[in-house]
Amino acid sequence: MSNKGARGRLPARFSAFDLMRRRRSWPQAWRERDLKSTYDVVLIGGGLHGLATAYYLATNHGITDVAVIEKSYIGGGGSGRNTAIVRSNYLTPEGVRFYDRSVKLYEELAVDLNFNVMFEQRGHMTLAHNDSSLRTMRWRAEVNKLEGVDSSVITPSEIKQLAPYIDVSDHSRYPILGALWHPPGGIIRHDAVVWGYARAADAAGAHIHQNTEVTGIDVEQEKVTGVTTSRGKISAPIVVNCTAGWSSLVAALAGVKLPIVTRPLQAAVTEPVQSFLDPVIVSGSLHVYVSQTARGELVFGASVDPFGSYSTRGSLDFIEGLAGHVLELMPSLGRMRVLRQWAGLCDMTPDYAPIIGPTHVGGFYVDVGWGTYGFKAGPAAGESLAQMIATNSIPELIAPFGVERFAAGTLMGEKGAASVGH
Ligand code: PYC
Repeated sequence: MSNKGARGRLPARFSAFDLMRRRRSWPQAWRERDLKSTYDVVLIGGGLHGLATAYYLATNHGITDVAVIEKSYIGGGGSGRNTAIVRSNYLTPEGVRFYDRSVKLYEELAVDLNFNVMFEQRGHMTLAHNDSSLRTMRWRAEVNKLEGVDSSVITPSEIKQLAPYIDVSDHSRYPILGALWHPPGGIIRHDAVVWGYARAADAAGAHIHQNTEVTGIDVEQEKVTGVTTSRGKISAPIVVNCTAGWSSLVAALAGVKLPIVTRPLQAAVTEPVQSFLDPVIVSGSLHVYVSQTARGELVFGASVDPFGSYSTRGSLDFIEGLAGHVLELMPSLGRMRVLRQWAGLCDMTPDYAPIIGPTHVGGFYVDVGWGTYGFKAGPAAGESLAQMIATNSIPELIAPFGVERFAAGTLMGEKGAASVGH
């Protein structure tokens, strides 16, 4: 039997050797470029935020003389260490508007980037186990509705219909009283998002420099003049700190002090099983969230660890606690095996909202403090930063997130919507 495909050009099956041979002729999705000594814009951090900013600078504003500087490989930091949840059911109107813009951009992203980012809007459900969390869910639902975002409080029997494996009986240890139901929420393939933005930013002219560490930020007379990297100096009138995990240390290189503490957030993934869980399930009181990937694995996460650290290793204590809480929600998962666990680094601000905008150093901007919500924010943050750089003015969408709010005492108060209890 012939192994020619229907169109006669491609073999119908590929062997591993065949794929390796072909790989040599595949064009690189993003290229290795020489490090120039000058760029119009330097973005520090080759994660989702840096790459999205490079993409929107080029496509929305025609600014292409841009370098994305990444100390490791692209997407190897927070962008590769999250649980890929997308939602906009926040508590403050400013937060809801901002994250809703991100959801809208995510909805169009596969077409925009011509890259399958596997966004699955399967719904996002936050369970309430006591009166005070039910009250917060009602509050969030009302704010969401006022902002045009689809959210409502549902009953235990509605929960059971949407997620039959959840124990909604009244004899469980933490009985479920209701939930905030947010149909546009869901999960996305985080690597694909990073790769899609990187490929598109590269094609539009941005230079992506991996394995290049920023070791200094050059400032003269309170104005940024460039950066020093492990591969040489770059002069640039605009430098943006788009890092996660090390954002306060990077900002300190420019003499900018940020109110951020860095804490690990641990997560784990199980063996794959047949699909049984459609929505993303979150329990703030039990400090756990769970979703099932298209491959069938369950992805679990917790709240941030109660100590500052730069470690990205998982711990036994975490996995024991997590497993116990997952079983309280879904007792039938008792025989599933955990395959691996990891931690991501979360830069926490006092009000659980990010810091985006200018600093007291002219030309030095920050897009940091993304706590446990950075991945879902990437597209809207990149779009807004690009607009800010191109127009030299602060877009309305990010105006509430400036660093000056800490001195002014106008904090955001987003803690009640930060995924799980902190
Ligand atoms: O804010 O949805 C969230 C989230 C999920 C995991 C960590 N944070």
